[in-house]
Amino acid sequence: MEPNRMKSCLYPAITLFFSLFLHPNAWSADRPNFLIIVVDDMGYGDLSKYQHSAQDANTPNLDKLASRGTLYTQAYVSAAVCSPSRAGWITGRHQARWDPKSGFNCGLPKGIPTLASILKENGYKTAKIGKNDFGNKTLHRQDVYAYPLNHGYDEFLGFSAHGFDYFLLSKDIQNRTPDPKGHSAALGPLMRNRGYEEFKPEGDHYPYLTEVFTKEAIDFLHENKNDPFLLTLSYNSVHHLIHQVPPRYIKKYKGLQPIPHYDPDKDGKYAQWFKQFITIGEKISAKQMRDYYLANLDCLDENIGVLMAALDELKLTDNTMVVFFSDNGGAPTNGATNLPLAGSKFTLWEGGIRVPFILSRPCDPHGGQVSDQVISSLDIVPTCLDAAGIRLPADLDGKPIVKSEESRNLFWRFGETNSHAVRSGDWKLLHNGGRKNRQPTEGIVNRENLLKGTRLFNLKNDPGESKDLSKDRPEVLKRLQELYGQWSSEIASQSLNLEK
Ligand SMILES: [Ca+2]
Repeated sequence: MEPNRMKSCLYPAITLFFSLFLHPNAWSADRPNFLIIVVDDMGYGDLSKYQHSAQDANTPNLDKLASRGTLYTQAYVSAAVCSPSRAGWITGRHQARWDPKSGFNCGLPKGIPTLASILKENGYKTAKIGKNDFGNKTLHRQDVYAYPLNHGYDEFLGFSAHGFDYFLLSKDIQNRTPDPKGHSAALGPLMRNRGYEEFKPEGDHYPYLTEVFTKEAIDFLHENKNDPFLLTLSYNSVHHLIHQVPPRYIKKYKGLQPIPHYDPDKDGKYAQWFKQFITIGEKISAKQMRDYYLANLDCLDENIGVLMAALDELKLTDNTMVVFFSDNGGAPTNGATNLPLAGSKFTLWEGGIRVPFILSRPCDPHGGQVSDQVISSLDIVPTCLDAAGIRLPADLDGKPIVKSEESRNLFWRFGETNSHAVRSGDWKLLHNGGRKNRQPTEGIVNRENLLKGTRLFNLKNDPGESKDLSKDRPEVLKRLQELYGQWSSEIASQSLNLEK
């Protein structure tokens, strides 16, 4: 191993001394690497290390990661759908600062610093692998700031869309499909830096996105093990189409069958074929839907285990901060479980915005703890910059995650449904729940009859948001409404008016 990467949990000071002595760039060598694993639409109840997890959830590799770091029970994302949540975490700024709706099509304003751009300026090697989703105006485009190579990443392999076929990644299928580039319904070669790369099936074996992305991530680790790096790995698992899982994972579930891939000669337009499987939960039993989800999650968890083993093998574990979280809560379309929370993706009920979250710091002496501290995905940028010794931009909305954090206020807005929410201490104001959606599966508490109106909950006593206290505690309601009003005025007056 090169001296500049020599690290040890047991003797960090001694190691630092020798690395300073042996290597002229030792100060930079001491900076940690960052591996940010973002998954898609995973339920709050689906990480088995949580005490509250569903009985059938089984994520041994994520549990192992959690046992090295801190597992957070009250971690939030800044939006209940993919694009704005991703824009929030990668900038450390609430996306409402440039998109007053804070909605599906938030974009990424040209020139806004991202975790990648800041780390790159400070000598880090940077790569993004997987899903890149900042809304409709950025779909399938490489000429916008939202494309990873334009906001700080040296390398990219993945897709710029809301969803993508997990299996069909060849030029041939793209050429034979009348509509290969939809919003969610897209297929064909992946974007690779300034071009494209296809992944062809070999006989009956089809490449599978979760595995393609893991392999790419491991290749990146091998190539960059001697440099400080940022690797953002955005799996599209466990987003619909949830049934798309390699057969060997499906086999574990009795009575579950693989569904044939899309075939342009038989199935017509891809969007039509895709649409019938978004609503697969309406055609099969709740158990089958759940089993497809679990099979998809099994594959994801196993891949994360392979990735962690590669970190160990390359002796990078002791110098790499790993963050794991889901971009929003479990969706009504994927079979996830958000219990004991109510609601889902598309809503500002807790099930839409409170997510599985692990922060594993190098050599954390408190590894394995479960924390009920309230944190936000907006804290990822400042936490990483702080760990790297890089000065924080003054206008971040998040802050470094430290222990014993004081109470803080968090805000949400979902313009499409005129919804907003505030969390302050144990209290939560919820104004309009969110978007009506498809029939939810068993692990999603349906709140469709409560989408309108203003409610107040005490989350400490009632995390499932079942008891509205707005009439009992009008003074608390008023205080949270005022907080939201102040926040709205503040972001409106300071809003980033940058070209998208
Ligand atoms: Ca998502």
